[in-house]
Amino acid sequence: MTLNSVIKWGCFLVVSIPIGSGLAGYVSAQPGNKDDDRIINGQEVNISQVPWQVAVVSSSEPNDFYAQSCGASILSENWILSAAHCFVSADQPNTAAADIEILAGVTTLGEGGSSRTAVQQIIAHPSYDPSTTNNDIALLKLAAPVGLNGTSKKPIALPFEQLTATWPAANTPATVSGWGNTSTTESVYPQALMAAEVDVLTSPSETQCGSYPTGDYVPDTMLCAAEMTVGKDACQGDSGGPLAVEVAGTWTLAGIVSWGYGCADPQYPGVYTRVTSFLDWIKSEAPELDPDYGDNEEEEEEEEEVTNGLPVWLLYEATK
Ligand code: 4AZ
Repeated sequence: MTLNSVIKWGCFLVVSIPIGSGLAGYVSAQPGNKDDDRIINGQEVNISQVPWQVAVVSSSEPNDFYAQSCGASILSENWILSAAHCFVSADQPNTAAADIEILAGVTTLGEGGSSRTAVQQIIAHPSYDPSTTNNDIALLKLAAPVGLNGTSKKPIALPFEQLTATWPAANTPATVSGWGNTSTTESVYPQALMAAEVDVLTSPSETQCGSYPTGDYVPDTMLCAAEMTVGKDACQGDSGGPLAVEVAGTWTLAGIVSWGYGCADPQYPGVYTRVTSFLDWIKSEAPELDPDYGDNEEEEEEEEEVTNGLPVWLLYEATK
């Protein structure tokens, strides 16, 4: 057992049971797997390489390694985006804002010395369905600013500039990161942050994701991504974390780790929440994230004050 490859005992929060877990395909040993493989077949990264990544931790557990339950992404100093299934389940009370905290700017969990940010409100999508994992998205409003620093704590862009009907296209490379399970067969949670390069497999119009039964994969709200050659994938504990795509130099949030049958099973790719489908909801809950926020439309459209058919300023100039 190495420092960054420790078995994590238990998990405090609503533990996500991805639909289909326990079905065929869950335990699928990848032939080339080595003991030191990361995420699933990813690599250790420094938080400065994915500075939008944060950990969702339990307020009641002081050790960050044991406290970590999910990933999430920084959208702004006050807003974090994660998965609804991290906080809502069919058979347990919803997680309260006071039960969780955010850990930003950290690469290695459990080293001590980190500082946490409290959460004021958990806003799970009202249409999140625990039985299908559809609409698996939640905003976390922070109780205090996360303290952006330009290196290890930086927001990721939302895809406001992208065409939702075509972006991201099939074969777009993407990076998934997190502190989730590194083994397809047992529970081996890393202390160090891991990342893997995967490919978006389905354009928004593609209805089939791997061998998932029709209906389980919902193309309007979900995105399918995987790396089939060596079998790179997100896994349990990565949930809520980012699937990031670089668009002309800007890292953009394409997906949120949501579910899958097992991990790195070539038949069953990772399924992510399709972020482009939730931009209006995000804007309605967190208006300051809207790129147009602050534009005073009223002011722009305001007619000049007119007296006797002449603008007031002209009258003033003329009578000076
Ligand atoms: C989970 O349990 C989970 N392989 C997340 C992602 C994937 C599988 C399971 C994708 O939260």
